[in-house]
Amino acid sequence: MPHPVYIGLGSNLQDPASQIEQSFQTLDQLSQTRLVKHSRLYSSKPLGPQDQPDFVNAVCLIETELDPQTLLAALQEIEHNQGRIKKRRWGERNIDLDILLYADQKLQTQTLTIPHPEIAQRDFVLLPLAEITPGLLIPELGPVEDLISQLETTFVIPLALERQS
Ligand code: ROI
Repeated sequence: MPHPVYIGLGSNLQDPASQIEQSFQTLDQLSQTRLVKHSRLYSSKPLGPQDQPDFVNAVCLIETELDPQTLLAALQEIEHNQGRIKKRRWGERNIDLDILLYADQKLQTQTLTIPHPEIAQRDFVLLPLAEITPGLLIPELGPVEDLISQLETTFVIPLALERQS
C-alpha cells in the first residue's frame, strides 16, 4: 500500500524555480512513487543569514511504497544529481528536499526526524501545505491553519504575484 508523503522543496541559487520544477518531475519518476500534486511556487525571505537571495519554496504530495530511510536516500540522490550546492549552515543552496510528513508516522533516528522538527515554525512550508491540503492535520500539532495563525507576519508570497508587483 502506498503511503502519502509531503515533501518540502527550497532553492535560492541557480534558477530556483527551475530547480524546484525539475525536482517535481524527478519525484514523479522515482520507483514505486508518483507525484500526486504540488503547490504553487512561493517566494520567501531567507530564514537565517539575510545576505543571501530570497528562496523559492513549494511542497508536494507523493504516494510512495519506499520506506522513510529509502525515500531519504532517494531525495539525497536527487539533490546530488541536481548538483547540490550548499555553501554554509543556514545558507544558500540550489536544492533542498525535506520529508515533512510520512503518512501519520512519527520517527526519530540519527538521520531523520518525522514530522520535520521545524515544520511549525516555517511559514514557507505551512502556507504551501495548506494550499494543497486544507485542514491537514500535523501529528501532535493540529490543523495546519492553526499553526499558520500562530506565526507572525509572513513574507511568503506566491511567485507569480510577486513578479507582478
Ligand atoms: N529560508 C527560506 N525562506 N526557505 C528555505 O527553504 C530555507 N531553507 C534553509 C534555510 C537556509 C534555513 N533558510 C530557508 O535551509
